[in-house]
Amino acid sequence: MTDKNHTIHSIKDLPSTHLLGTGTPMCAGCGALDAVHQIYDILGKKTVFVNAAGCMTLLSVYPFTPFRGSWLYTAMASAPAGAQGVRDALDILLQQKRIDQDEDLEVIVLTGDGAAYGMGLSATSGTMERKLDYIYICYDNEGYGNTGQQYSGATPHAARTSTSQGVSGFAGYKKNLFDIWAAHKPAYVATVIGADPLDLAKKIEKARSIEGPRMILVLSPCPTGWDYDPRETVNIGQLAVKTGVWPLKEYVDGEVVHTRIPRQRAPVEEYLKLQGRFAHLFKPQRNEALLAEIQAKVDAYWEKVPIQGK
Ligand SMILES: Cc1ncc(C[n+]2csc(CCOP(=O)(O)OP(=O)(O)O)c2C)c(N)n1
Ligand code: SF4
Ligand SMILES: [Mg+2]
Repeated sequence: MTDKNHTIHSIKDLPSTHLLGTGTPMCAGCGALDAVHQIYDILGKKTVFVNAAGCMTLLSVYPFTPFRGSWLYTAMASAPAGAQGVRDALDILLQQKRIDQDEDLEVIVLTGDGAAYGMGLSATSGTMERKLDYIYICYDNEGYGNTGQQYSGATPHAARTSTSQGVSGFAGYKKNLFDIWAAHKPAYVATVIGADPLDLAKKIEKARSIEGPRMILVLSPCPTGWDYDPRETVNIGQLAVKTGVWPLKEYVDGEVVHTRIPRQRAPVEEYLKLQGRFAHLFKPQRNEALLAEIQAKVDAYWEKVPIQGK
């Protein structure tokens, strides 16, 4: 393995920001892990990752963790509260000059959608109200993945989950967490996806340069829960953007700006038909009404988006 500047013979030769491999049995093609890798390459080891129970917890098997900085495990609802405690402790140590400024760490919450959209939402709301200085990263695989993809507040309409098995799939609608977060007027909110590394990197760099609550929502294609060939993760991620299903945008200074506008949107079914969780929309016969409803919702979203320069 080589990078631009040197040959990598062993772990010690890796850049200090790089998330180490663990040998942990994560699923092949995991879109969440892809995004976490990219984010960690930017944020690096001067961080404390406060990680609520979910798939990414499996990266760490006590007493080992691939995070080169610090990592803390919490119960599902408690990562934002854990982040408050860590930030307060660091501030006290700084105040008492028991650590130097260059020993300070960036506090990062890492949770799935089950925690972010549901169980941990009230604790998250509290951190934004208290203007906690931290970054919240939610990898959104649209279900409780670690326990077998039960539906969550992030599950899209009509998706099949282990708890939504009927001919029409999940009867509810995906919660709009971006708007819920933005309504708190935090310092920064952004949506990203691993399949657009440039957009992701710009937003993580921007988040890093700002103080206060900074919220990052990552759509995370999940071959196991969404039921598709792991080789399709990048393709499905790109289709989520091209079809307009996953708008890439950011909220800063009270304004929402779209960072990618799919001017010629692909039909939503190109995204849906690759995923087994939507197979009942196509077989044994096409469910035209439900397909039209899903497309109409996406169209209605983009009709309200002002044309922007980017
Ligand atoms: C209060 C509580 N209920 C249930 C669980 C069991 N549990 C562990 S991980 C998990 C799924 C979490 O879903 P999500 O936050 O979306 O993360 P993902 O598993 O998808 O990575 C559940 C239900 C738990 N740890 N705590
Ligand atoms: S279930 Fe999905 S999110 Fe969890 S490790 Fe597997 S691919 Fe990744
Ligand atoms: Mg999840």
